Amino acid sequence: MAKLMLALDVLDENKALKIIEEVNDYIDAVKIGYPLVLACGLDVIKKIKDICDKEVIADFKVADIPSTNEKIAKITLKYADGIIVHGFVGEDSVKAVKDVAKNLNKKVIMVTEMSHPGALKFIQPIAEELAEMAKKLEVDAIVVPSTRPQRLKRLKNIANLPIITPGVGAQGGKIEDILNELGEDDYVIVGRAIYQAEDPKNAAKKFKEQIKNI
Ligand code: NUP
Repeated sequence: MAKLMLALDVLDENKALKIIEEVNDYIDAVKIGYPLVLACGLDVIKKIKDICDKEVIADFKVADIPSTNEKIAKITLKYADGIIVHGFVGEDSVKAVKDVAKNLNKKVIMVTEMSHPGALKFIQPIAEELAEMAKKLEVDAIVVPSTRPQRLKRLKNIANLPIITPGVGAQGGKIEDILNELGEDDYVIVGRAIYQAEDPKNAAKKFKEQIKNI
């Protein structure tokens, strides 16, 4: 069975922690990003973990020169269990993060193709090369779009790595369209369709049940 990762892009700490409490039974991991961390600070990761004791991934899409990437990774991975990086900045930039993560026994997840329409112009044309690079660098997982199931399949086949896939729910992706491609090491990311639902607990339960039907 694949896993469910909650994208917790709310801007208020109390709201974030309340949602975690509500959906805790149905999620396997939490992804936080700039919205929550810029609003509340990195400490929020510790508070989330105190409530749910689940893996927290920092979606910072790190994309700088190696020495700056290294600094970002060192601070982030004091708190988070993994960090998302961009690959288009080059192997050396990703490697800098990988070295930090390896020392701390944490995960590095690399973006290949993004899920939004704008990704078609610049990212999609290089996504297959990025998937090859992810394989070569032996990152822990890649980000692939559930808004484009055929691309998800193609990139997963090239990288032969676990995937984490955003786009289900608010961006129009459907779990049933990607179910065949998902394995037990893969994560489906759902954000707004859970945290903006009238009943986040029930929404998370429904996604979890759909994933279970693999
Ligand atoms: O290609 C990507 N698309 C995407 O939506 C890469 C991402 N990391 N994300 C993130 O996944 C996005 O920033 C958000 O945190 C989450 C999707 O949230 P939602 O569309 O389910 O609300």
